[in-house]
Amino acid sequence: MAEIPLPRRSSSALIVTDIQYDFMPGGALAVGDGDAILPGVSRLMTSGGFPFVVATQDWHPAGHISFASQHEGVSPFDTLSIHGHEDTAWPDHCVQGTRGAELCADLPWDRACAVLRKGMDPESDSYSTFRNNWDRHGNRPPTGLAGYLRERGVDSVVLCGLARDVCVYWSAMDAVAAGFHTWFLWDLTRAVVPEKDEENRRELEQHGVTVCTMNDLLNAS
Ligand code: VGL
Ligand code: ZN
Repeated sequence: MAEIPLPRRSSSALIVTDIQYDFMPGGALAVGDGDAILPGVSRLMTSGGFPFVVATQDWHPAGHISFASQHEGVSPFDTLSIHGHEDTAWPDHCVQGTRGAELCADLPWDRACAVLRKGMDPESDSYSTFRNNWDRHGNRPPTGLAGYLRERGVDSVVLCGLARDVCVYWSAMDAVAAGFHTWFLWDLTRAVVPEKDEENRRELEQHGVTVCTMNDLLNAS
């Protein structure tokens, strides 16, 4: 197997994306097998050796623009255009203050130094933890996470969570663009549309993301 260069732990952050009840089995936007990643994510949070663990939380106001229910004649998972960009219409999910928006109690959240909430702008979505999706002015405003990490001396990020093809995917692309060495823990993610796994993986690698497994990480440390 090809040697995978691994992140220097002392300057790395583990980013745990959107581990919330609505993305778990039975949730409003359940990601197939989403709960299968919990033991591994928990292990990395507690004993992965990361000086920084950042959690993200999808946190939409009721009536959010990404909800199919807000668009006449649009069903969940249909494609639609939002501010001129093709996007997916989602079932209502992760509405602020609801049980579905809570972080799953199974994980050791006391290990997180920050919880970054995203998707709060009623008029635009935020898949990536680094930047919002396009707004009505054609901008993708940063969330501030890149600066937060840089000020703490972080140069590498390791990503896991949900969903592999949406929020983790966009976070990885933006992490590379922001200049971070970026690792994508494939086995600690699950996809909304697994049929696109190979295509997405290729795109990530083409953009400079290192795709690896939890064991690649643990075996090397
Ligand atoms: C997500 C769809 C809509 C995610 C969030 O966390 O991947 N996917 N909102
Ligand atoms: Zn969302």
